[in-house]
Amino acid sequence: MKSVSTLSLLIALGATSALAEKWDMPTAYSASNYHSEMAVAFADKVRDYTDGAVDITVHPGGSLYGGAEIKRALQTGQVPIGERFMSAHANESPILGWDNLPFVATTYADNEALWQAAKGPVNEALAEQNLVTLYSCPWPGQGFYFKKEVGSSDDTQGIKFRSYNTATATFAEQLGMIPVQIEAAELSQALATGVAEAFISSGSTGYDRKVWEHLSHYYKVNAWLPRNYVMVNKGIWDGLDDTAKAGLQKAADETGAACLAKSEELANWYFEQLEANGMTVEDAKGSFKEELETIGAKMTAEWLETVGEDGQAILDAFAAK
Ligand code: PCA
Repeated sequence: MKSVSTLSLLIALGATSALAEKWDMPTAYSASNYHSEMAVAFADKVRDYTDGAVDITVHPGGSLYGGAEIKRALQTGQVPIGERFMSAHANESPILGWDNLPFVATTYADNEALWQAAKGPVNEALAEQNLVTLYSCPWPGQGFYFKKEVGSSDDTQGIKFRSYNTATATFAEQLGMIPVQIEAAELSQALATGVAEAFISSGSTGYDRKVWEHLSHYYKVNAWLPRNYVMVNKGIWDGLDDTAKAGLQKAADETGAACLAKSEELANWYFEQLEANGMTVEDAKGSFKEELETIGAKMTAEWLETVGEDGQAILDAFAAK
């Protein structure tokens, strides 16, 4: 006979509130960003679908753990659940850079198809690190922010460039820039103090950080659509009963789909806001675009070499879709 956990017994007895699991959920981005709003919507759904047995409180903006600490806090069980920008950890686990391959998947549909191809091996790698992915959600396409017009790498030499992972640091170096890794939560300050004077990101983060206060040009390269992942500590996940797991998964499936749609819906709106605040927003042009494509192809080849068979299998499965 299947054993009935104390928790489900108490749920059956209507005693859930006394026994609700209280989960703190650190996330790294502004409370008003759609990723954070979706995390709150997810928490509401989880309360609903688990009849209050799992009660999640979202702590956005790096207020509980800074972005760079969230993965470790989750792996070690300091917090049961959290959200992290995963390609930031591709230096430890190169497969996590699947969503950072320049110009491989530049539309939402392609990004989703690439995720479907990558999901299996990526989730396996994360399980080995004591993590279970509940949902993931893309940022809009990535482009470059500068404080001047840029037509080629002649214009980017020596610029201090805020990167968010090793791939973006490599990109910067190839363009003669000097990378410095900074979390989005610290970006406004880095631009204000001159620690950074350019960066790569979506219109979303430029909008959240009001970067028009410091920078003037955005080049819509649309190089890739990187993802955030909402994850649970695997030990804690394994300890949940089936009802709680099913409730969390249903909430996650719905939120993941809603978040992807929201990202797509907002992508151009962010550009409009940058323009409304005085920035020039345009496609990367001429030789700059060509240089980016050449660097991008090199980066994808290097990723394939580092990841090996699993990487090739992901790209093959993506190509077959
Ligand atoms: N915003 C995040 C990650 C990707 C994005 O669009 C950032 O810049 O940190």
